[in-house]
Amino acid sequence: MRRPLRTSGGTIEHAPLVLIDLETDEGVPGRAYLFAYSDVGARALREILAGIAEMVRDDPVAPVAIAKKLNARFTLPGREGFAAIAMGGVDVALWDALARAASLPLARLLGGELRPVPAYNSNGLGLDAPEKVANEALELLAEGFHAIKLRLGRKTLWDDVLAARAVRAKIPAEALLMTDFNQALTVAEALARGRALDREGIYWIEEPVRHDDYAGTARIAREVETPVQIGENFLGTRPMAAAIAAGAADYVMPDLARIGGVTGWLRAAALADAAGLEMSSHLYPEVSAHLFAVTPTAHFLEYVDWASAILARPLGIADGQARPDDAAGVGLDWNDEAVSRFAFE
Ligand code: SMN
Ligand code: MG
Repeated sequence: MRRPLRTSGGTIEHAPLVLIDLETDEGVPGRAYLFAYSDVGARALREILAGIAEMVRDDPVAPVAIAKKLNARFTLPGREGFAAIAMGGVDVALWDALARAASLPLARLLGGELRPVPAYNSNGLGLDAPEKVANEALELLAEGFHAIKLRLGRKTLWDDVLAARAVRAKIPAEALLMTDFNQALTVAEALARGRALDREGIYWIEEPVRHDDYAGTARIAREVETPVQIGENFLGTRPMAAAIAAGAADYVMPDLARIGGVTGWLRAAALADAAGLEMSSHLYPEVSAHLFAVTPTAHFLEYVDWASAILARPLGIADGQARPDDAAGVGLDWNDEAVSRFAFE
C-alpha cells in the first residue's frame, strides 16, 4: 500500500490479496482476487479455497447453481466470515470465465453499458493528526477525484470534529467528504458525534456502531441529519434485507465478496432499487465498476489501488470517475512478473 491506513479497527500496512485462477476444460480462464485483511486471513482463505476447488471440480461454469451448492455444503461448518468471502471470490471467477467465453466485458454480458462511474478516493486519511489528514486530502483529490473518505473514531468527539474540520477547511467547497467509524462507537456516542458532524459538511457517516446493530443504526439514521452508510459487512442479501426493513441506513454499500460475488451483488442491487436506496461499493473497484452499469441506484464507487500493483491494466481514473475498459471479463488480468515479485508464499 502506498499509504498505510490507521482505522479504529486496527492499522493496515499492506494488502494481503489471494488470487484465484479458475481453469476450465475449454481453456478459458476465470480470475478474481480477494482482500484478506491480514496475513492470517490470507492463509485461511487459501485453505478454504482449496477445499472449494475440490467441491466444484468438473461442475459446469454456472455461478448461481454453484452458489446454491456451496451454501448447502457450508451449512454445517457455517457460512460466515472467510467461508463467505471465499465463496464470493469463486463466484467472481466463474462470472469472469463466462464473460471471457462470450468475449464481453462483464458490464455488457449483464446487459449494461460500459461507462465511467463516480468514484471517491479511499486510499488514505486514517486516524492521523488534523494537519496530516488535511494535507493528505489535497493529495488524494489531486489524483483525479472530487470525493474522499476520512476515517473517524478518535479518542474523543472533539478529536474527530477537529480532523474533519481541518480537512473541510483545506479542500474545495464542492469536494465531497465521506467519513467511516469502522463500528467504533456506542449508540449514545454515535448520536453525540453524529450531531456534532451535522455542522461539518460531511457527505455520509459510515458504520458508526457495531455493523449488525440495525436498531441502533436506525436510531442514528433518524436522529442525525447526515446520511448514515452501512453495508460492507452484509453477508449475503438476508442481513441486507433485515437492515433495510429496520430502516438502518440512508445508503448501502455491499462488499463484492461478502455479498456473494456478482450473483449476490445483482440480488443486492434489486433490494436497494426496491427500497429506493443509493448503493455504493466496498473495495474491489475493478469488478464493482462493471456492476455499477447494472445497478439501478448506483451511487459512489470506493476506489482503492491496493490491487493495482499486480494488475496488467489497473482501473483508470479521470475527472472523479473510474473508467472500466472494454476487455472481456470482470476487469482482472494479472501482471505475472509483479505477482511473482509480491508473492509471499
Ligand atoms: C476499510 C475496509 C477495509 C480495510 C480498511 C478499511 C473501510 C472502508 O471500512 O470502508 O474502506
Ligand atoms: Mg468502511
